[in-house]
Amino acid sequence: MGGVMSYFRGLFGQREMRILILGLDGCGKTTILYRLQVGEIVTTIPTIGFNVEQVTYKNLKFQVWDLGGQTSIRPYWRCYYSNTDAIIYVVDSADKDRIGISKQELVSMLEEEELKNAVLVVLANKQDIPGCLSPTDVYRALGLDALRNREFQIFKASALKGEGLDEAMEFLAEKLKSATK
Ligand SMILES: Nc1nc2c(ncn2[C@@H]2O[C@H](COP(=O)(O)OP(=O)(O)OP(=O)(O)O)[C@@H](O)[C@H]2O)c(=O)[nH]1
Ligand SMILES: [Mg+2]
Repeated sequence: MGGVMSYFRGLFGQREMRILILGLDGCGKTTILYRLQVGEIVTTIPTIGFNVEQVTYKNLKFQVWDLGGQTSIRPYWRCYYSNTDAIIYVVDSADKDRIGISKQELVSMLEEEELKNAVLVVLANKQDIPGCLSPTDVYRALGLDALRNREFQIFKASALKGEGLDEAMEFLAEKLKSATK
């Protein structure tokens, strides 16, 4: 059956890859989702629940889930973990006070068995805000130097200016293409 499936996949293109966008409330997840999908800035309201959209990048189809990041809804993130190919973890680089909380959420998410093989992209978002943490600061504050056994990359980004998202999608497309061959 697997052989037949991969034959058809080869004929009709690859399966849609599943990506979750996670991060604390207000870090820019919904803004990023619609930047990726329609290439524009949309006006957002805090997400209660989720948004899901299909995003095509270089002929690859992604099913992208943007989950609400408020404290009370973070426990529900795990309901979406199964079959996830990649995580885009978004950090508000200007939210210095909560970078420690963001680290805790990232660390506990990465401990989940279901996400063992998920590729990780960290977006140090809101780089357009003067005085924000640099990508190197974010890297250190999240403890990414201690990360083992994980394909990951950090990118500096500004969803507002549309910067850094292409680079992140390019990285994911490359990683996921080779993972599904
Ligand atoms: N300056 C700046 N503001 C941004 C950027 N990205 C998002 N924002 C703003 O940050 C605010 C929150 O963005 P959302 O995309 O709604 O945040 P979210 O992560 O989806 O938040 P929840 O749904 O509550 O989890 C909005 O006012 C956005 O316009 C950015 O790169 N720079
Ligand atoms: Mg949102």
